[in-house]
Amino acid sequence: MTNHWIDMANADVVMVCGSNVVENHPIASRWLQKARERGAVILSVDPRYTRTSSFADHYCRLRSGTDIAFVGGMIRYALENNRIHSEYVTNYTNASFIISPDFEFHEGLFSGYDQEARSYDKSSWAYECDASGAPLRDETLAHERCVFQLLKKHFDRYDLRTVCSITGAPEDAYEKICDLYTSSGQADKAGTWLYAMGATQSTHGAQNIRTYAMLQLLLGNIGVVGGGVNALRGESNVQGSTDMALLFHILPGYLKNPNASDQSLEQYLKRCTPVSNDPQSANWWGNTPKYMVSLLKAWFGEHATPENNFAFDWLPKHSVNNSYIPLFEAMHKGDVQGLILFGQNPAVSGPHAGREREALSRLKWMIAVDLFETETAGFWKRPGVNAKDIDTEVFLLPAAASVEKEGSITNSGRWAQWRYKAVEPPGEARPDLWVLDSLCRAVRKEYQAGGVFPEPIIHLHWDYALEGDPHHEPDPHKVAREVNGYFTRKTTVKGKTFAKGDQVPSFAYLTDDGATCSGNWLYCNAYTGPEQSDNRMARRGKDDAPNNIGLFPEWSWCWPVNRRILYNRASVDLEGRPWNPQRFVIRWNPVKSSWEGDVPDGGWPPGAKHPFIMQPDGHGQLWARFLADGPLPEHYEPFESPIVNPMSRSQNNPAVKIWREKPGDKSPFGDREKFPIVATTYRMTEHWLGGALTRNTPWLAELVPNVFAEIGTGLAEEHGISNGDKIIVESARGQIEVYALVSSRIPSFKLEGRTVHQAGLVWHFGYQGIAKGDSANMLTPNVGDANTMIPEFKAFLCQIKKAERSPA
Ligand SMILES: Nc1nc2c(c(=O)[nH]1)N[C@H]1C(S)=C(S)[C@@H](COP(=O)(O)OP(=O)(O)OC[C@H]3O[C@@H](n4cnc5c(=O)[nH]c(N)nc54)[C@H](O)[C@@H]3O)O[C@H]1N2
Ligand SMILES: Nc1nc2c(c(=O)[nH]1)N[C@H]1C(S)=C(S)[C@@H](COP(=O)(O)OP(=O)(O)OC[C@H]3O[C@@H](n4cnc5c(=O)[nH]c(N)nc54)[C@H](O)[C@@H]3O)O[C@H]1N2
Ligand SMILES: [Mo]
Repeated sequence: MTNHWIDMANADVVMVCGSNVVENHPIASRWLQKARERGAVILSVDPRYTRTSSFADHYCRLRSGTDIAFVGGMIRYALENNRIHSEYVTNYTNASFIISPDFEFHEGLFSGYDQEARSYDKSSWAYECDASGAPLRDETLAHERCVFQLLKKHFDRYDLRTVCSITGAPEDAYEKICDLYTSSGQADKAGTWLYAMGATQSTHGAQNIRTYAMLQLLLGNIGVVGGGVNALRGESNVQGSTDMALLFHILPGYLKNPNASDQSLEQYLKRCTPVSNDPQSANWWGNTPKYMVSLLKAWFGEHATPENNFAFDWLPKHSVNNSYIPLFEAMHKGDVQGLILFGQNPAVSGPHAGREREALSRLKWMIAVDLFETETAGFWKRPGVNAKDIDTEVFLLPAAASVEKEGSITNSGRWAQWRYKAVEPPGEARPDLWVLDSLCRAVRKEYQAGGVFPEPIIHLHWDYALEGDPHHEPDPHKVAREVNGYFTRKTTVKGKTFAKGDQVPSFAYLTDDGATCSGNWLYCNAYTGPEQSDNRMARRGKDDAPNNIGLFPEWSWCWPVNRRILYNRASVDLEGRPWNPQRFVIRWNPVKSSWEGDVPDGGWPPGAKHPFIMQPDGHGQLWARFLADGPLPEHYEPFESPIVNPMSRSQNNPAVKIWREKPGDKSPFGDREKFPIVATTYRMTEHWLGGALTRNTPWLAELVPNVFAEIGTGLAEEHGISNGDKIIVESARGQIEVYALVSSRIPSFKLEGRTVHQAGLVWHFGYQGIAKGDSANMLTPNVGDANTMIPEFKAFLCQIKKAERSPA
């Protein structure tokens, strides 16, 4: 989230598009109720009429996978009806930047496309620069090659008729949504955009979010109270795990992963440290050397020295895509020997789960660290296989649950909150930290006896044991202190002298000479002293000072440096006056020559620096030069789609990687003749993801004991299906048997002159636990987004029929 949960209450217009917040984040939804009490309008855009839709003031349906068309049309509406916040757009976004004359766009393809490689050469998407390398700008926004004009031309194609014919949205409901949402473009009004998996789980997921962000920039809704682009994240600590680099392509704090071209630290830093010659650009990533060297010091301690490039050579240099889908494809091919899973249940939660279950069978060994024996831990005894045919050696290590251990979790609003152990874990269950610590120490012992390339393991700075504990129990406070970072020797930074071992007060004091360590620069400021009382994540102050807008700056701690609303320098004009003086995030006090309110995005006086400090050019990116699939979002159909793309001859996202492209391979996709129904998968309050936690809880298992598919009354009638009948749902990848929930909440669409039906599937079920049922992921495709590789769980094709035998 650019903003945070409580801030949703400050919005004038709330758009829930790509999420079902009332169902999946029910407690947080209280802030939407507060917004309504203040007079806010709440909008719900979803292929299904959900709990959020019934809570909202206005609902509009769209076909799954068509957000770019839907929101692209809203962008056109905002421009046509002059709803944009012009001063903000001109000063704070890259609207005025001029693009290379080589840029072109035809038939859904941007210039630089290589058909064979299914990827783009992005050089023609660059800014046009003067002789000194500074981008050329036209602040009148009139130049035909400025971002504003290119964007206008691009979205002019998304007129009402076209948008509604693609999305299936009724024209009147759509226009109402456009009118209400763009009313937040007035300087003192704010609109918040809430999204989650409805938007991301698509082959154009990153561009879906970009379309939302672009509209928010045009309306001046980023950085302000009650605004923002807000991902309602899922697992309680998914924000924290991303920050700590659970993803394959980043290091902690979103530092770039070294790749094979980085032969030295110097080369890596040259490639990854952006430069700007604009004195108004803060160019925050210019600090990369300080953050990277401090990270290496945290990992390798005294063994990271200037002489050995701070042990840079010990980091893996990765050049292949190791995201989820390729990893399972590699496993399926037999290229992976072993797998350790900490709290993950891919046999239920992975795309094309039948194939993933097969992939697990090709491992030599697998370790599952979990609270339960999940479908994954028990994959070798799943229905339809003979355990004797599977050679994988499987270990199940019992894990302590969240309330059985101490540590921090970071919520969607970036608030890191410390939690305490409430009860002892049962039996031999242990915290994940204990498992990791034991594993690392055991592996290190092996390497001490010899091995290939032992340095990265034996020289790890690994010292987390509780002082004086004979069982070597790891101490989460020690980990948290190292994540914050400390001084490795006596040193003076910015005129302040620190002793060896002092905690670094904030990332402004990190250095690139080895005098500081920090496991994650973004968390530097979270744990600022030696005592547990210096753990700022454990703070519980209830004061809403200084501006009573729900920032609660003394409750827990939030990255970066306790700044509650990101890009908040965009909430004021060039003189530091808030767009909304009644509810300001920050404002400049000319008498004191200082900022008031939230921690500003840099303390410079107003107008001194551009507000989007993480971008080398300092501006909000209406034009994105570095995404895999284009500088502007364009509508493409999902990989399995019921219609021919009316926008262009590019049916699907041209930059998406397709697995099994070898000639002769069976296509993993189904066609609309055989599979005419649009399927989508979703969650419900009563169950949790792969279901291990909830299907093993008797009360919840009783509330929703069986898997079901929601189908519309028209579709049910066509197939002679009644509510509660068992039906077979089939896709190109498999079939499952589920109960039919016949309802008018799931609409059909008129597309290409025909009726296209939808089926909504809950995906929480599997073959283990108290409540059992078929997994919806037996049907989903393993194709992912061009930038992130997140699977297209939300839009694929299926067929249904009544099951032969009816349930008892
Ligand atoms: N009780 C409960 N709460 C949960 C979870 C749970 O399993 N159970 N899971 C947690 C996790 S990990 C996550 S990530 C979050 C996810 O939270 P959400 O994203 O809210 O979850 P979903 O229900 O998967 O999808 C949201 C909505 O997107 C709609 N949708 C489908 N396709 C499209 C589309 O193309 N465009 C748009 N605009 N909408 C579409 C679906 O109909 C659905 O109503 O929830 C978290 N909260
Ligand atoms: N079709 C379809 N598939 C989807 C999605 C969708 O919308 N549609 N959503 C996707 C999303 S957003 C997500 S987040 C994934 C989730 O997919 P998974 O991560 O596979 O789902 P969970 O069921 O949360 O699995 C977590 C496991 O962790 C265990 N666990 C709980 N607490 C702890 C702990 O403290 N330590 C350890 N070691 N284990 C613990 C639980 O018992 C559970 O078995 O699924 C994805 N799959
Ligand atoms: Mo999630």
